[in-house]
Amino acid sequence: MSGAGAPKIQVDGTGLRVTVVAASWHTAVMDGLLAGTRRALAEAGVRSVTEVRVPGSFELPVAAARAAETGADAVVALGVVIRGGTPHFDYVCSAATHGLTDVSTRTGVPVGFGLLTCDTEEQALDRAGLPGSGEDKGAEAAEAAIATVLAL
Ligand code: DLZ
Repeated sequence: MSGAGAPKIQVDGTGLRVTVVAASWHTAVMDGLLAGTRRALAEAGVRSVTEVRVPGSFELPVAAARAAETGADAVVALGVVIRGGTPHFDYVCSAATHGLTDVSTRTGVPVGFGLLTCDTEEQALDRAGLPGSGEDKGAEAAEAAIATVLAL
């Protein structure tokens, strides 16, 4: 993990079934998040990985719920929302965040939170785990989800 106060997490996910639910807006950033998640899951030894693509971040909770209710040990949710000129940003961010929280607490299946909520595309690219990015939020979300499964 990166950022002030972030822990160093090393996880062994051997034997876990992980579903990655990923939105499709902001392709370049999503490509980076997905690559980081795949890399982190592979490094953790996770061999059962299912990927589900949905249109936007608003649709992440229903996909996460389906995964959690049908056998996934952990879910990693990835999306990018960039602030625009209307309140739409706040509604999508709020719905996705509350929806994903509800899925994890209701089902007991950890959901890694890889939803970037940024003012600009530059901010999102800097967190996407791409060459030159400062942070890799896709990898962080995967590590957090696995670490939480192992902790419970
Ligand atoms: C409509 C919309 C807008 C304006 N912006 C984003 C965004 O930045 N990131 C994202 O993941 N999705 C966006 N969406 C789409 C909504 O999440 C949703 O897919 C649509 O409202 C259809 O339900």
